[in-house]
Amino acid sequence: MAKLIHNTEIAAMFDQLADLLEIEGANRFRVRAYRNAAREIANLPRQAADMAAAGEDLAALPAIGDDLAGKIAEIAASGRLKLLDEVTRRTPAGLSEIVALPGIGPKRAKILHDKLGVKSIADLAARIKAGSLQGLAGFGARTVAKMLQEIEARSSTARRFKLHDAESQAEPLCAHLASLPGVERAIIAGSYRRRKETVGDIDILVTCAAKHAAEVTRSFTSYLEVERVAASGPTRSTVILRGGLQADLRVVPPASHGAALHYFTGSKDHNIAIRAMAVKDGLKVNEYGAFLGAKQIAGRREEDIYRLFGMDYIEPELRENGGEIEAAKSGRLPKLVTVADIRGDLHAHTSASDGTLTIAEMAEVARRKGYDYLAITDHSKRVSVAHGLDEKRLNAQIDEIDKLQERFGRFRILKSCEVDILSDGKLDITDDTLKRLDFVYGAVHYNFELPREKQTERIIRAMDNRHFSILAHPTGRIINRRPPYDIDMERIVAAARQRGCAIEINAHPDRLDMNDVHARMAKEAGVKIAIGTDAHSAEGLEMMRYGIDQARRGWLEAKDVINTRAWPELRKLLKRTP
Ligand code: DGT
Ligand code: CA
Ligand code: CA
Repeated sequence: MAKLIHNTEIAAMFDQLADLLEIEGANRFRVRAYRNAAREIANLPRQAADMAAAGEDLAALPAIGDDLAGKIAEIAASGRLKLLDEVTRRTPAGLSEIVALPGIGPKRAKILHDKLGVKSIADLAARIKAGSLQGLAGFGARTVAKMLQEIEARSSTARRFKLHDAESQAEPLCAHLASLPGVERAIIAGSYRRRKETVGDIDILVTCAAKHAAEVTRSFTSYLEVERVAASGPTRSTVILRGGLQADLRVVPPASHGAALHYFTGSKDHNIAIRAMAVKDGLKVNEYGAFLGAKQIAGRREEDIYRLFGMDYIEPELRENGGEIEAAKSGRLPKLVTVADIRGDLHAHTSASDGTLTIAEMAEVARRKGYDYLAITDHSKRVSVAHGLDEKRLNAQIDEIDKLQERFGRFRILKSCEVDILSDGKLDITDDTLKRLDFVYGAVHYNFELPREKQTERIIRAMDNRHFSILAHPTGRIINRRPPYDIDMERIVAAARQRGCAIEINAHPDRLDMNDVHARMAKEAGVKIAIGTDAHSAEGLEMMRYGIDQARRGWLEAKDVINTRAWPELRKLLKRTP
């Protein structure tokens, strides 16, 4: 089964090629052509690989000529680019990693290599600590400090994969195993099933009779996407997939299915707590089953493990040993929110700022999804790179939505704006325009480095504006790329509660911000939560389920999430505390 190459992957390959060519001192027009192509591909509303497969002429795209169209087709068909492989081979080892560090770029990478002979990221970190970069042109103290911070952040997160990225490899692999003869079920367990925002590896559990195990294992280790087989035995194997994601396979007989699924779903802390409870009852629970002495008394079905201890079934998202066991014993588990509860999306961009579709196009996609409403939340003017709206353009957009609304009948286009929170806590749009909106999203997009106290005050000041409704992606983190900015979440939550503001769980798989811990904190404080996709395209609107995953990990029920309500009720909920 060939894997569809995503536009972001094609763009990344072209960007990398441009970087490496630049280090080599290649013609700058050639370098720029690859960079332009990367940007063009990254912003395409459709998958270039699909277009190539459908025989469409990619050379008709603005930044793409015949040569580049050929290269895109090559990547789409094979997942590789011969030229990139060649250039990578002749680039000094380690340099290609260094150049990919944010803020370094080809010019600085070349200096590091030529002047200091830096060979790897680890080497670079050591040189920075030893002070070898002091006085090197182009490497000010601030730049160097940032580089070190980035390297250290990476080494602690580099081995984890975003859930969304893992999914695109894990699901086809799991479906492949499920289709094999004799296989009863194939399920991805581990942190993946608990829907953690990042996974260290994926853990696949295959249930089949023992006689089929060898064939399942062989099929797993020879799967198309496998780069390397790390271990292979009769019931457990480990492979490394292309791109570095590790997949563990366990093959179990039907009689142990439930116990193994429970064990490999984890978390480890949850398992340990269950096992300790079993020991108190004189039982033993492990991945093979639940046992009284040598006799297996449960383990075929996962629910039975919980039932054995008089507990309600615990959803995987709650299995972090965060009080779920006590709640399950006393019948106090939350009834977790689901995708089906969601009535509309509260966070979406259009081509007026940095989105790809018009208001009408986005609204049409949302309506076809069965939603009752979609909020249009383009950026405000401070975010000039995203072509943010000033008062004049926002007022025109409000008028345009009022007109469009007539065409959409019962489906409602909500008038909103993702207004920038300025450094001093003022909002980027004046009140007489804000008051025309159905509600106002506030967001921080710059000055991330303010100290905790100041950053917290800045956001609370913004909430003081009586038009402020929802705080967007409250910590600004971009998973594996940008750490959260420093804020006192407890104070923010308390301030939101006092003022009747809501806080967002941003469903974008790179953000998932609030995280599970903050979402639960907000719920417990009685703060309303909005789940928005931050969609910049039709595809973006499909990311809602990741926001739901995060909400579930935060113990949220439908009643805790404001966009599970129809518009009349939502409108009331958005009213602030007077
Ligand atoms: P990850 O891969 O780091 O995102 O997190 P998990 O939870 O998927 O962890 P992983 O892949 O190391 O192991 C899968 C599951 O196996 C884990 O969630 C619980 C179970 N497990 C692993 N090691 C232990 C252990 O030492 N004791 C117990 N009770 N369970 C374990
Ligand atoms: Ca795992
Ligand atoms: Ca594992």
